[in-house]
Amino acid sequence: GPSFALTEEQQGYQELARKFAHEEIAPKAAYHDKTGDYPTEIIKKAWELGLVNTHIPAEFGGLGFGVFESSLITEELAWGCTGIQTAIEANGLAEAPLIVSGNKEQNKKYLGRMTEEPLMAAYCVTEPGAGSDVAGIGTKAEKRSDKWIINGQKMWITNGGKANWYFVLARTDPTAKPGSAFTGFIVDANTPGIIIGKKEINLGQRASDTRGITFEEVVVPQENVLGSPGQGFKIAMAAFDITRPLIAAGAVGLARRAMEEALKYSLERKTMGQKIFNHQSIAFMLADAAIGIEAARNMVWKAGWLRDQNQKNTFYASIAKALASDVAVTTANNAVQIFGGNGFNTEYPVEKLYRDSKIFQIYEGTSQIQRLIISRHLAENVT
Ligand code: CO8
Ligand code: FAD
Repeated sequence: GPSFALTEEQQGYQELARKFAHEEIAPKAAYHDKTGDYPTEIIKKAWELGLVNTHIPAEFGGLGFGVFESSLITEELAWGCTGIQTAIEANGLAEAPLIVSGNKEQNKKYLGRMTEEPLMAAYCVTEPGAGSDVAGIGTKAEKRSDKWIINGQKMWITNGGKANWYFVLARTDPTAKPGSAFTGFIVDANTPGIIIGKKEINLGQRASDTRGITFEEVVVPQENVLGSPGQGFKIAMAAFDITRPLIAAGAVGLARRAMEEALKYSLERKTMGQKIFNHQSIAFMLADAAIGIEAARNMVWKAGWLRDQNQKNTFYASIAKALASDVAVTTANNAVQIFGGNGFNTEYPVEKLYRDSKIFQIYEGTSQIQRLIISRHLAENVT
């Protein structure tokens, strides 16, 4: 049955990731935020320690961690910087469709290479005209003899300019319903016809590389079709069952960092002859942060644990993602408040946390989309 006790191995990885976040990520987070330089060296070191691509199965050279174990690592890396953690996590997202549907040859080739060198990968679903409405994407793939030809435009692709290969979702049947109209492809990034856009300048998580990508007559061999033609939408969705709990774990890590920074500050800063912590309105913001973080982490663990037991977890993954994102935004906002004027200034750590937090309510399904999934589940399960 469920247990909140971590095994020695789980504790070991959690501590390794925590140490790495303290020593290697946090000290360089402000630099990468300011410059937008991609954190290649940090990712390389994390990869060497086994903190990247954690869920690649052992038979393809990986550690074969479940979502639960991966969430322990993600929370710690996110504590250091969610821009850097997002770059790392985007590998996990690109790999998830292969983990749910790749055949042995595909996984050996594309997951295997991720364990041999510190490569990046990307998940290409969103387009300029369709994000929440995945069924509305316009990228098309057409079969010509034994090859597929992809044409279309993707947008907001994390690791877009750094990836060695992409997961690409394209429409392959113009009239079928979503569940059978799309196909998922593995596309080598050096295939002719792939045009990579400029690095987008975003509100936060500026270490991460986000770009538009255009596909013009991109030729993909039949052997790079994931599952069978028509299964792509479901494969893309099934990947989120793995990754939404991990996005939520990232949000928990950010919230924890914001709470810790604000707590420290509140025990040092004095007003009206008191540490500001002694003003109850400040202490209660910190108490609310702890309530949110503990509750959100428990939802992450539950959603991850269910997936690791091969149980349907979509409802819980969405609850974890929606809750943790809201906790991250509220906690970072309150941390800025607790720092007062200093909170608004780049010499202090919390303005970055505030900027970084917002994306959690947008990517991997907005907070509205999570609530759509949760409410549909309720309606479908009326007794
Ligand atoms: N598993 C398997 N199958 C599924 C799942 C699932 N979880 N969910 C739905 N399906 C199936 C359905 O059963 C249905 O099958 P059938 O046709 O046989 O009945 C079919 O798929 C269609 O499902 P729906 O009817 O529910 O389809 P809708 O068109 O109504 O759309 C959603 C559903 C939920 C609105 C969907 O479009 C959605 O999830 N939208 C949000 C998109 C999203 O999350 N995008 C994220 C892009 S990636 C990203 O942002 C990366 C961020 C940065 C990465 C770095 C990491 C930190
Ligand atoms: P829209 O879908 O246009 O939504 C606009 C607003 O309407 C939102 O508030 C939304 O919640 C609301 N809305 C839409 N539909 C409904 C509905 N049915 N009910 C209620 N409200 C609704 N995508 C990838 O494929 N790969 C990536 O690696 C990736 N990385 C990203 C990184 C960043 C930094 C960003 C900003 C985005 C990234 N995305 C990625 C895309 C991201 O997943 C989408 O931006 C997101 O899903 C929302 O889609 P949209 O931007 O088209 O907004």
